[in-house]
Amino acid sequence: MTMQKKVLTVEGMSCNHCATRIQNSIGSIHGVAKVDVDLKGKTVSLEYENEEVTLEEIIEAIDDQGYEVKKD
Ligand SMILES: [Cu+2]
Repeated sequence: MTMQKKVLTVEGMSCNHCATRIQNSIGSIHGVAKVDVDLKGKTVSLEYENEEVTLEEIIEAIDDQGYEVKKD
């Protein structure tokens, strides 16, 4: 198993409620080991098993919550 680390830039997160929402929705995905939301920096730091979940699935889950992931 390989643990992947990724930092995503996410637009639209404005308060702790947003942070909790993202934390809960992404954190409950099988294969996601760690989610860290930085409201000021507009980033979501992830650790996940790339054999269990793809980055696309995680991005989609953030998107489903109403936030926009900036592609780099
Ligand atoms: Cu909010």
